[in-house]
Amino acid sequence: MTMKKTLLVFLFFLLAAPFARGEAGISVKDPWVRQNPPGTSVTAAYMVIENTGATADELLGVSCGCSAEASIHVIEMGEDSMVMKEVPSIAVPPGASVGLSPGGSHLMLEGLSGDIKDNVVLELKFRSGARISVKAPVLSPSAAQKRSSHH
Ligand SMILES: [Cu+2]
Repeated sequence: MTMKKTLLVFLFFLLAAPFARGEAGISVKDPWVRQNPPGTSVTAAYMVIENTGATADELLGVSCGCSAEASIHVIEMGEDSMVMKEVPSIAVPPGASVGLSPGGSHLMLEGLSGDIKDNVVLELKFRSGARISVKAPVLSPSAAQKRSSHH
């Protein structure tokens, strides 16, 4: 890394720092995680990401202490069925709410360390520098269905 690049990166973090204290307009609502079927190690998390700020932001990554891997997935039309695809980010335009919900974009949790229950904590990382930690309840299939049918 050149000196100039190092300086730029440093400046970026300097500028991004205020947002890390929660001054960005990003908030997360209604997070939940689907309970993994017994013996499986994969599940998905859903939520609504709201940007009440005046600048565009972007979800860049997610992590969970509950799983070895966590990634951002979208659903796309494949050859003859809908398929999941990993994407590097999800845009959250100013004034917009982006919903991650069953049948659509979601956060994929792979390599679960056992069956999840009660709550899991998800760490979301945004381009603005905002880091948001959310406690997401783990919902059983029937509870999840009830939840989804509300929308
Ligand atoms: Cu997925």
